[in-house]
Amino acid sequence: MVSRRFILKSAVAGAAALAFPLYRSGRLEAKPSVATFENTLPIPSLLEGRMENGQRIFDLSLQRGRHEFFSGVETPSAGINGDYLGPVLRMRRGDRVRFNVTNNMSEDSTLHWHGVHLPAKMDGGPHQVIKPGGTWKPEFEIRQPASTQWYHSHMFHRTGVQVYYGLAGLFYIDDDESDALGLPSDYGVDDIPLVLQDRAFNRDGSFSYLRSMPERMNGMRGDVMLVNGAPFPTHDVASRRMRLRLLNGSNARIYNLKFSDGRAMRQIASDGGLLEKPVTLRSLRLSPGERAEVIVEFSPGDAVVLQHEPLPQRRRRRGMMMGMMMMGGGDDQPFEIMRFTAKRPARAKGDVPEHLVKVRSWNPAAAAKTRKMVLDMRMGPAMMSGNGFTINGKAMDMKRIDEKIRLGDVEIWEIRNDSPMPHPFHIHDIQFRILDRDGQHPPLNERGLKDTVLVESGETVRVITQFEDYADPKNPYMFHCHILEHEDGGMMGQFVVV
Ligand SMILES: [Cu+2]
Repeated sequence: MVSRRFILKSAVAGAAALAFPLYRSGRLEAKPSVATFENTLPIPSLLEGRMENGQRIFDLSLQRGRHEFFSGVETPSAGINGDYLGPVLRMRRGDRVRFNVTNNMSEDSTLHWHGVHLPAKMDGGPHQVIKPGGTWKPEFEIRQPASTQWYHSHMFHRTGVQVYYGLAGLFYIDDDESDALGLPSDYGVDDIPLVLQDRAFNRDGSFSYLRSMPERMNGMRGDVMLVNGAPFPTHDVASRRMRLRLLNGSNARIYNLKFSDGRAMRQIASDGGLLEKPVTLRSLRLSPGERAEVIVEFSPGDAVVLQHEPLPQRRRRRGMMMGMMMMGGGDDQPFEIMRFTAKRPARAKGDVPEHLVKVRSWNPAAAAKTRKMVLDMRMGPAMMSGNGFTINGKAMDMKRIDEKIRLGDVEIWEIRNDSPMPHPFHIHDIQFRILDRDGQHPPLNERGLKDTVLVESGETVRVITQFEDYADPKNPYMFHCHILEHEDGGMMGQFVVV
C-alpha cells in the first residue's frame, strides 16, 4: 500500500509524469494523498455458496470495519463478510438460491439484489429492513440469462451513506449459452471485476460524506478513485485477452472510460447480460448502477491507463440559483483511474465470436400502456428537508404506491428529465430494452438488456419491458434515480405487480 503523506506536493510530484490525476483540483490538500498506481488491484473473493436440499446457500454478514485504504491510516468502513465491499457471489441460471443475511451492525440496513428478477418480498428494498442482530433469509430462483448483477444496501434515507462506507458487492449469473461461447471466464485471471468508486477522505483518513449543499444537489463525489477498494491501482494482466466486468458502484459520478492510448474495447454485455454481438468502442459511458463487460487485448510490455474523459454535458437553463448550485459539480475534469501492465501475459486462445446471443425484445405494438415518469429537482426548503428530488412531482413516500401494473403486461416507460442534471433511472425486478432517446435509436452498446439508463437533462428516453412471474399487491418494487443522494432525497417511487 502507499505510504502516509499529508502534503499535496508529493502527490503532484508522484503523478507529474502520469498526465492528470483526479486530485489535480487540489481538494486533497492536507489530506492523506496517494501516489498513483502503487497499489495492486485487489480481486474480491469468490463465493459460490454451499448446496443444501437442492438450494445454493450464501451466508452474508453486514458489518462495520476499519479498512486501510492508505498505508498506516485506518478508515472506519463497512462491508459484507469483510471490512469494505463484499465477495463476488456466483450462481447459475435455474439455481434455487437462499441468502442468510445477518446484520452485525448497530443500525438498520437492507440488502438489495440489483438487476435480479425476483419476488418483491425478496428484493431487499426499503421495506425489507434487517434490524441489528437480525437475519433476513430471502430465497428465489434465478430466472434470467448470464450477467453481472450487484447487491447493495437500499436502506430508506441511508442508502447513500451505507453504500459509501462499503455495503456493496457483485452478483454473477452463469448459464450454458454463455459458457458455450468460449469467452474469457477464468475468475481473477482473464475475467476480472472492476468496481469503480470515487471517495472523499478527511485529513484523519475517515470518509467525508455530504458536508455541503452542492454535494446534496449533485450527489456525493470524491477525489480518490477506488477500484475494488484500492486507490488508483495497477493490475498486471495474466492474459493477452482480458474480460473486464465494470460496475459503476459510485454514488453519483458518471464515467466516460477510455484508455490512455486510445485502444479499443469490445463491449460484450450490458446490465442484463450479453449483447447480440460485440460493439467496438473507444470510450464507454457508465453511470451509477450500470455494468458493462468489455474485452480488451494487451501486448507484452504494455502499460496503459484507464481514465475518465469528460463528455460535453447537456444542461437545461433553469435560473441563476440552480446554475450556481451546479457549479463545480460537473464531470468536466479528466482524471486517471487505474493502470494495466502486461509483463508476461499468456497467449489468448480462440477469439470472441461475432454473434453472441439472441437478446430478448418486445414489440411496442404489444404494450398495454405507456407510463410517464418526469424527473425533477426543487430548490429551497424542499431541498433542505431532504425531499427536493421528485418523480412526477412527488417525493418518495413509503406508504404510497405510485403505480399498479398488471402481471404479464408489456409496458413502455417514457422517462423525461426536466432537471438541470442527468439522472440514471433504475427499475427493480425487470430488465428492459431502450426504444429510443429523444426519438433516436440508442447507440449500439445500449441495445441489450438494461435495468439502469442515464437520462440527460432535457432528454426523453423510452424503454420497454414485461412484468412477469411474480404478483404481490402488498409488497412494492422501487424505481428511482441511482444517484444515491437523489434517491435518498426523494427521487424514488413504488410499484406493485398484481
Ligand atoms: Cu438523480
